[in-house]
Amino acid sequence: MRLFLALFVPLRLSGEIGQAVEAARRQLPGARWVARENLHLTLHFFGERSGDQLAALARLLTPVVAAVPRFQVRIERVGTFPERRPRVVWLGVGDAAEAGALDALHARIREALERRGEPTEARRFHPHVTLARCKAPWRASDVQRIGEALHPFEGVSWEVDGIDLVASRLSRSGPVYETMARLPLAGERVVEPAAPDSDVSSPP
Ligand code: 3AM
Repeated sequence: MRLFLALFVPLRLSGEIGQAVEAARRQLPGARWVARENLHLTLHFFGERSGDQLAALARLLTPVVAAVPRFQVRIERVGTFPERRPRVVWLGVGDAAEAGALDALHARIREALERRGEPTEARRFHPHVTLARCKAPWRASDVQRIGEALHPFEGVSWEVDGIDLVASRLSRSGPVYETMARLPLAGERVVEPAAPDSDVSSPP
């Protein structure tokens, strides 16, 4: 199975993104749009792996991810890849603090994979949620139109409480994703219950 590590956009928000991109859909000829339930940010792509390898990766990464505190992420900026002959339109991560928390999560995962001898990308991490892809590059005017169509979109934010190890199968109607393992981030800090107060009338 083809495996990757993803941060999915929660369904309640992917609908909001779907509405925002509805106008843009008409502007980009020849684009394949990502289904709302598939909108995600890729943290690492593993490629073809066996069931045993999946289990080993889940064992390796579960404690790594569990040590990372939950954080807020915001998806808002519109961009295209690659710069010269754009074929992918995406939403990027919002402000520096949020991008920093995501970078830290990515760095922890990357270190753990490298210690295990897993190949990792030499390129800098460029977190993004792909909205659409096209086989032939778009013209600059197409890119400008989509930027304008998506301009009113103010972004969505949510608290990241886990990431998914996902298997991707290609079907005729596009990729089908299945979460094979859920990797939760660190939970809320447990607050010790206050000792029972015998004198309720005492001042705070
Ligand atoms: O989230 P995005 O669209 O950036 O492009 C694929 C997608 O990323 C990427 O893995 C995600 C889920 O399919 N992907 C597919 N093949 C890849 C490869 N050979 C790849 N990333 C790196 N190398």
